[in-house]
Amino acid sequence: MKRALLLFVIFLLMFGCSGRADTMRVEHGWIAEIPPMLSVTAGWLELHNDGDAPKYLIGAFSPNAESIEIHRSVMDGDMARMVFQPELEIPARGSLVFSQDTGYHLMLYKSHGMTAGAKVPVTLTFKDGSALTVAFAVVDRRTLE
Ligand SMILES: [Cu+2]
Repeated sequence: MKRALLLFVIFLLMFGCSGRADTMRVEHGWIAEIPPMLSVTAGWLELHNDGDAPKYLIGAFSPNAESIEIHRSVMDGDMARMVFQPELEIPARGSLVFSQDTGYHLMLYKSHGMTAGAKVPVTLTFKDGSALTVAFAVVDRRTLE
């Protein structure tokens, strides 16, 4: 019980206030809708760094997924292949775009509640210990074209 409380306090300290990634900003965070019998989906976003130092994205998690990996799709001859990205730099006063064009995406495993119209919280974690939680919109990809 005490241990659980201590862990909770540590969690708050890490992700609650002092460690907030104040210089980071997410725009257009969205996740592709999937039917209920599927559980793997992907998300995209624009990650902006308004600070004077580079930031390094090292992970992501959500209560709506068992795990999230950061991937980049690359062409290997004629085959598209996804490569795990352990760390991505967001330059000072710059941004990193996750899109079909750049190939960067979040891969959500064992996810649930991915119905168009839903808002799903995703926490991005950075190498300096800070974190940023934002609501991603679940979108039916067919409505994007
Ligand atoms: Cu992927």
